[in-house]
Amino acid sequence: LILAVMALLEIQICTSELTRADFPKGFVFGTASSAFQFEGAVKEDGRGPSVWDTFSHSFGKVTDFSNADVAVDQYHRFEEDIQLMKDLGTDAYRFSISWTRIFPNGTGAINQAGIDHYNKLINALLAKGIEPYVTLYHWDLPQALHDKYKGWLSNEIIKDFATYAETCFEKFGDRVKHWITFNEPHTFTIQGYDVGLQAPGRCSILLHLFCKEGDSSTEPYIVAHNVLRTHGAVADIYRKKYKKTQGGSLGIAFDVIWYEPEKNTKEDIDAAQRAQDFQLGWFLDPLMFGDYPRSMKSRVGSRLPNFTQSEAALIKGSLDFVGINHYTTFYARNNSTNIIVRALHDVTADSGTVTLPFNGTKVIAERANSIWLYIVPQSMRTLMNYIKLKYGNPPVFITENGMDDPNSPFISLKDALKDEKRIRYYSGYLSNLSASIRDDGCNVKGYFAWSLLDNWEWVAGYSSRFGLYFVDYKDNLKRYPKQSVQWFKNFLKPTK
Ligand code: PSG
Repeated sequence: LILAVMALLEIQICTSELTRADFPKGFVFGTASSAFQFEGAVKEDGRGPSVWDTFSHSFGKVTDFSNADVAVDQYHRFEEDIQLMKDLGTDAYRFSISWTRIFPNGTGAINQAGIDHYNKLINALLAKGIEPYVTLYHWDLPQALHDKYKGWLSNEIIKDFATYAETCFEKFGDRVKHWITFNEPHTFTIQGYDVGLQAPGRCSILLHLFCKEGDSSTEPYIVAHNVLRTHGAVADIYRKKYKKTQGGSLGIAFDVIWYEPEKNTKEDIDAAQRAQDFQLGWFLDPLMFGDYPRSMKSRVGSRLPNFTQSEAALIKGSLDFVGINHYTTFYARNNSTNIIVRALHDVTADSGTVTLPFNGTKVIAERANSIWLYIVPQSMRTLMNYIKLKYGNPPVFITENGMDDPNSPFISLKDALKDEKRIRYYSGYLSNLSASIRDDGCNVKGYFAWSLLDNWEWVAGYSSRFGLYFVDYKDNLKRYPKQSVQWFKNFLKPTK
């Protein structure tokens, strides 16, 4: 009898616990990272400076006064880190190539040492059966190109980026089959050129209080426009010269906050849609439909650049898959006052929305460490259905999803490894992702957790820990599995 009860219990546990068997056959699971947040070795083997080197070394930009000169030293420790991926049981690794390791000045002669490094990394991954998913641009614009022609503000960048991208296809495309041209164009456009909180730190909001240079009412639209034109040009090159022989595919990783209408009124429902138009639609509408969302065109007017017919033709249909970085959910409401518009003169003002993680005094959900990261797992399912419906069910990869804990000097290593909250986060978001595929027919192909290791979290520096593995910044950057590693191992273990 006892045995029978135990067997029953076991069945129950097995069926209630989420595993990779709840996802389609061939669904890809991996972890994600980026060059500047992981590599360190910023001056090694001929690497040139990026705008993030400059920005992080400017006093007062990074909240813990750190920089990423060493980061988590993946440049030297990639073999050890690949073993961690293997232990986890992942199928793939998403990392980014640092443009200035390949072209230290952004253009000109190829730096062979940079090519050699990524060849070693890619080969080491493949030797362990882990598929590389490569981001070409995770925000580390060559400083030389910013100095020369203001980077993304100039259309000169199209040819320089295309040369860099083509070099990567040529050198690595025999082994890399998934390319992400851009990570979060919306984030780097807004943070870098509207609010100025990230590199290159340009803005005009609040009468230039925070930034010496910039124009928040025009520059974000120019930057986004040039990013889209660049993607179109690169996709054209890939399809004409590489796709047939290499057989790979191209995508972009979009940052998407899900927006819930604050109240169930027409104003707020429309505002939530507008907020989404000014976030995902800004980029994905031109890529899928050939033009910016109608709400943007009417509100931004002549400050929104136009695509020529031939540009629109190159951009439309140029994605093979849609990458989605999804972490959090905010409320959206209609902005019925003029104060924001007058003080900001920026993209938020144009959108006529207020997006916040609370309404009045009530927060939307439990929070992680980052002030923007509220845990609303069911939005994963809602968002997948939104993309299915609005964009015709394209292939989607979740290119990032995860949560952070604070880097607290007061808790012991042992306690820092007990990350039950992260386990709850992942099981919640993954259950909803599974349901969106199985029950709703959403066309999702893979999932990448952010992140493999704790790492340098941009303006939060080392104060935010997103890793499945803990990095001991006080003891030679040693890596330790958090409890979520054990959870992922169980989740990922092969099923018969
Ligand atoms: C992602 C999502 C939001 C803000 C910033 C990011 N959001 O929903 O408000 S940045 C993104 C990035 C990666 C970061 C990671 C965690 O691609 O480099 O480390 O997410 O912030």
